[in-house]
Amino acid sequence: MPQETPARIVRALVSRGYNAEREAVTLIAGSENPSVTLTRVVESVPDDALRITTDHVREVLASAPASDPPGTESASGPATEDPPVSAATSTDRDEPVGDSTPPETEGGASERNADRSASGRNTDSSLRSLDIANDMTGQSTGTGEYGDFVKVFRDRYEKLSKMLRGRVNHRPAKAISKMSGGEDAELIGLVDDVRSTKSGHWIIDLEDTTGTFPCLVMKDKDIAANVSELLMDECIAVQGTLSGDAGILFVDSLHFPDVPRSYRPNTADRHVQAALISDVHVGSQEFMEGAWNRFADWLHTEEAENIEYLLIAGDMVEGVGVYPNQDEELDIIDIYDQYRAFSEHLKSVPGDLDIVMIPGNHDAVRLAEPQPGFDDNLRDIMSAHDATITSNPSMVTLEGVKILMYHGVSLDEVIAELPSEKASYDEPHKAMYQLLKKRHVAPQFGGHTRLAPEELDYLVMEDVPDIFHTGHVHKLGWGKYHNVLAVNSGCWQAQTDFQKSVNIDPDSGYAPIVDLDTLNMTVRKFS
Ligand code: D5M
Ligand code: FE
Ligand code: ZN
Repeated sequence: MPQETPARIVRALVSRGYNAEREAVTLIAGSENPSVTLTRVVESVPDDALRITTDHVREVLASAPASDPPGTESASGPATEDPPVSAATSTDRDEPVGDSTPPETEGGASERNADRSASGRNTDSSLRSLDIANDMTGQSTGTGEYGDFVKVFRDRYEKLSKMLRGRVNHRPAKAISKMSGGEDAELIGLVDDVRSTKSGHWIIDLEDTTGTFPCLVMKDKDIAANVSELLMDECIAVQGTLSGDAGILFVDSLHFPDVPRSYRPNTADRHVQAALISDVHVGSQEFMEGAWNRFADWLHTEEAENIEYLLIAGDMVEGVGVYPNQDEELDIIDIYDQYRAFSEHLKSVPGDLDIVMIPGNHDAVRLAEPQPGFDDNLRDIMSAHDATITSNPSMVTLEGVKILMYHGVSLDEVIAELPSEKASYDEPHKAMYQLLKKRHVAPQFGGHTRLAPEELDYLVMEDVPDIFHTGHVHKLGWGKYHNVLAVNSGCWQAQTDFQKSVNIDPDSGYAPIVDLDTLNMTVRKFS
């Protein structure tokens, strides 16, 4: 086994059911006789071990002769069946976004950090930190009754109106309905209806906890452009003057909860990276196994040594019965077998990466959002890699950097309802900007996105994230909105028949990589 084939070692270990730490693979690859070392490591690990650790390999290397003892089975048999990994190429879009400091050069971190291995890889997990806020797994209180809708809307209004109260001096709808004509008034409410008048002006009905009040936006005002951005049930504030009969408010200005323009994102204190992916779709005939393997193998290389986190934003598997005729394109028809296969593919990802996973609409959890994290049965199936499993959406804080993970089903709706310059499949990050502006991941009730009424509205973005990570639309796109990095992460599934029929051309086999110390991003292509 040539020394430069850590990828083969990973494959050989995975084929024996093991996940491995990167440093463990590096040590095996660098040993005098990697095939022998590999065999001895596999023979010496405890029966219940799922992961080959650096310590396992060190013990073997310390205790034994490096030469091939007679009768030792060679590991190169199954390993060499796999083609050598081809070098991953950067895409033409790999320039860092934003104008912040350039990425640190390789090696800089290793000089600073005594816990780095010879290859420069951080082996000191105490430098890492991973916190989850907002995980609603096991917290669901919804019964689907009318009272739940009242509660969730009340909570939404509370949370979002608080963000707007500093900007307007609002009065309740009921109080405004008692004011006299010609007076100035300010109102915060959820959008209950938007309709146009015969002469092309707009009437927006805004609802708060006391009632509903109609607000008129004249078509020739600058703010008329904002009307095309409105989604039902989002929260906005308006300022204006009451009509002569006090029956309607003529709107002069309109405000969204929004992210402050001057928002200063948090960054990590050291050079560390996270890979942001989604939509793996294992079990689909279109799952791109080759691209996935190249990605997993690349994660074991020196180029990826700073990647310590892997975030997967939903659609781990293709699922069963998600769309009509989906079964015709299934490679694995049993949902649990799909998760077993997914778990096998996770094994080829370095064991020393911290993984965070949320479900998507193809996963085996309830479809309505917020979606709880995978149940114990599925967690058991996926236990090879000790991933953090949390709900969709979740706010994940990595070394101080707040990452809002959301699968992204509402993006379809934002794209369908807003003008194409504001949201399109070709620029999915712009649809994400709209959600940031509304400070809600899925505002619209009763539409395409199914929402479950809970006591609290988990879908409000109470805190501004530093990074907003979504998937679902299978398109790659990223950019900054008021300094927040929005990333929609593409997929690992080639074009399906449905996508062909509606001209969706997915971005498959890309891995966006974010520097947590600068929020700069690069993209790697593996397809
Ligand atoms: O979604 C992938 C993308 O394709 C997302 O934008 C929805 C869309 N899509 C895929 N299949 C269908 C069908 N059958 N109907 C409507 N929209 C579809 P994903 O969640 O991976 O299926
Ligand atoms: Fe998907
Ligand atoms: Zn999806």
